[in-house]
Amino acid sequence: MPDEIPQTKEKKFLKQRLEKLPCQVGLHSHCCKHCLMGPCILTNSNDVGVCGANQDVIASRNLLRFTAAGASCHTGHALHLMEFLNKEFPNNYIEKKAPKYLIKLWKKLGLMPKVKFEHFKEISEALHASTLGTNADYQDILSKTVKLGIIDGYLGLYLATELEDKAFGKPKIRQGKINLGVIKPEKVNIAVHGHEPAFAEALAKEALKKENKDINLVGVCCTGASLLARHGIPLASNVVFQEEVIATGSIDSLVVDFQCILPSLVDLAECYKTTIITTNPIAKISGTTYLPVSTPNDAKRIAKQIIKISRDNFKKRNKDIKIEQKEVDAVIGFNENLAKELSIKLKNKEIKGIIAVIGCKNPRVKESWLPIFKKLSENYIILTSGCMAFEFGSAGMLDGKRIFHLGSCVNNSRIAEIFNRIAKLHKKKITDMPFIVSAPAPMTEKCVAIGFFFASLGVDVHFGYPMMITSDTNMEDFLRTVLKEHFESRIFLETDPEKFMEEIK
Ligand code: BF8
Repeated sequence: MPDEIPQTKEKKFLKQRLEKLPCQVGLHSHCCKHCLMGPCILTNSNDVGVCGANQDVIASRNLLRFTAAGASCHTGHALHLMEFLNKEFPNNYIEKKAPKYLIKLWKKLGLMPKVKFEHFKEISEALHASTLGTNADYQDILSKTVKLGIIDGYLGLYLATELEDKAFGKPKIRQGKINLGVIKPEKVNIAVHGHEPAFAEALAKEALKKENKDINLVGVCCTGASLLARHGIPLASNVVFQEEVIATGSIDSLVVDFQCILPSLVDLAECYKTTIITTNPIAKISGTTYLPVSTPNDAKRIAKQIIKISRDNFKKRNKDIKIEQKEVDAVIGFNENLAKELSIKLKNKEIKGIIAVIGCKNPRVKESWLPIFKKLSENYIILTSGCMAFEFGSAGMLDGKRIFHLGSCVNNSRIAEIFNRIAKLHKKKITDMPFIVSAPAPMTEKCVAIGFFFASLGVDVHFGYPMMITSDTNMEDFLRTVLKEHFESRIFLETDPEKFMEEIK
């Protein structure tokens, strides 16, 4: 691990647009757009909307909708995979995967989807409950949000990871390369970006063939993290540097599936003569080439087609380009015994606990979190995934000894499973173990849904940016205290890295 953590690199393009400040009312989630008497803006704690809804009701409804959207992304990811792989939806999946004592608790609290596909009804019910004139009990609304967390975790993260592992193989420990420097101007560069790696897997298979030595396949965001973990395909960027990937001027085509793909890429691609190819009907983007992939046969055929498009683009582009950023070596993955090994370390008091550092890299977060996690890694093991794993990687901190890269965001189920196995080995509940989840820079609805999933398991969850809750509100109080009573966990906001460290030390 380096002594000095390198400074965060410039996000040239995003930076200009970030100058536009976020709406301060929206940031506190005190605006309501759910009916046409509004939109209503509640600027002080005694205000109510035209319908009479107060700040707590409005903020909790917003949070429920936010989480429902996050859960729909992960369950949709699993559904798309099942359709692609022609698999049947499993029966009683949550019962098969979750610890028995939690199933008992969730059933008692009325939080379990009962029949096949009922989780999609739950997502739709969340919209119903949060519409004008339906649920106006903020604590009940927040309980429904935890229910969506359970759905997100099992019928999204767990199911998607299981399907991917069965179809494309389980990741192993390997050396990987991370950063923009993995793009090679002298090669035909194809970048894959998004979340659902079914097509990217077919493209990787093709790109790795002997006759395609001129092709350099690189990843962006979670599709990239998934290929890095399974095949060692280099990872160029997380969500915040995706524009810089194209702006290297060396990407011949960028292939996207769905989620976290910035619409701004289209104009940039035009400037740099990159072909953007969309592959999923749920994520068409105007101004791009649409090559739909819905079966493994489509994937094979279109992978070859994309290689041809990229080679044609390569002939026309300038190869005399320097990419400033160097590639960084990283240890990726984990072995099957990780839970056992960590359990022994805990028993022997070699470590104080395990911190899962997960989620996005919201460019609004100005605080520097890596130095704090570096300090904490002296006493804690860190498991990381998604965009935060890229942050650790590009700073040279993924050593596979104290900090482990566990994969994409749906692979957060691996973290949940490690928590579950360690707790079992200690004959304790998950909530009684020294585990914590931190999302220091949350950005997407998905990240919030994942937070509620871990809270439903009994793990304390930290957010480093106001994710629809702000300090000293009833909402925060409920998530900090009442949640503890029912779900044996808390969700808390702490934007100051030093205070966070003090809190868990
Ligand atoms: O699922 S961490 S910004 S890339 S949502 Fe998106 Fe957030 Fe990155 Fe992957 Ni996860």
